[in-house]
Amino acid sequence: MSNQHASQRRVRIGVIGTGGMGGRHVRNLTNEVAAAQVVALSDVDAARMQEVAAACGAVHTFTDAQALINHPAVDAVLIAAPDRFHAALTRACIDAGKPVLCEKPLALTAAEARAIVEAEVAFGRRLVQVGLMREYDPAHLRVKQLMDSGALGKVLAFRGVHINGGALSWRTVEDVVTNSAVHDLHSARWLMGDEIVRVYTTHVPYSPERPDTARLLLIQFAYRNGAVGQIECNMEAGYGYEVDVKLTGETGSAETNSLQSAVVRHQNQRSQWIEQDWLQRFETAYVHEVRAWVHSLQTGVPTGPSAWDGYVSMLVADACIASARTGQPMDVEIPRTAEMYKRA
Ligand code: ISE
Repeated sequence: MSNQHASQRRVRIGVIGTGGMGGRHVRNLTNEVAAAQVVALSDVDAARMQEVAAACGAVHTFTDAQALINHPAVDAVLIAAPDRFHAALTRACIDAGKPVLCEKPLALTAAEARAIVEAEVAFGRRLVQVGLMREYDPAHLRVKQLMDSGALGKVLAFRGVHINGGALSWRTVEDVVTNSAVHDLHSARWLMGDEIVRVYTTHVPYSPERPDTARLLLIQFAYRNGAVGQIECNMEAGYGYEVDVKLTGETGSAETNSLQSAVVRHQNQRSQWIEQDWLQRFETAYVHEVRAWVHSLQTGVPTGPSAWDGYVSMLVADACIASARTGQPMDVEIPRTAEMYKRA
């Protein structure tokens, strides 16, 4: 196919998992990304999948994800299946030589994520992007720009606050770290441009009888270059959803303000609407994420969080879990970044 034709043809995408997150990705790819076409879906819930297929016009539907990955009409795969399937499905995409956007976490353990990095390195070029979508949130990007401009001077501290609205009760420490805090751990690395080398995790369980659960989790950490950080992950705030970061430097600080809504003054009250969940709070980021991914597929220039980022965030996540279990601080051994993952 000539380059001209290649650039004109829409990228044909197969989406695995058509629940809340998968459904949103399908909608965004269909309505917001002219260069993409969702041609195939896979889900064990056939009724839900058919509903989504009817809405987006996907012509191939499978209850077996491997069949979608292998299908010749699928150029690239988006994985939005439950977390425990991410590693094996991503690996299957690499084996099939197909680019993949995998929702976070890339895997449930660092060892699983490492195997993906090794498979991709053996393949010889980047195929994997990980859905650590805060890199596409305009508020986070403004903080990143300030950080990179040098305006903050030497940065001394990172602070992340991650408030979940509730109805997620009784999540275990492992689940909170790998499913929720993994976003914050990635932000802490990406925004600071530095690696976390030591962590200490404490948590408040839902009840004393279930010490393995975390209603609120606090991670304190140290960076390689001497800065410090803290992440507070509240799993059941009971009022709405918020994510914010703050960087404190020697000559200034920068922080996001998660609330986009208007400030209302009415009847002696000042109020502001708070988003309900991540689909609302990161609505724009999710659109920008799939747009950037499809653009990278067209240009052949990989972008966004890589398998390496997915792997290193899991190395830190493993240490956070070990720290919560033992009550001790844990060191994180960060390996040297493989050449193909170095960011410009
Ligand atoms: C969910 O899976 C997400 O990815 C959200 O961004 C996060 O805020 C939430 O805690 C997770 O459960």
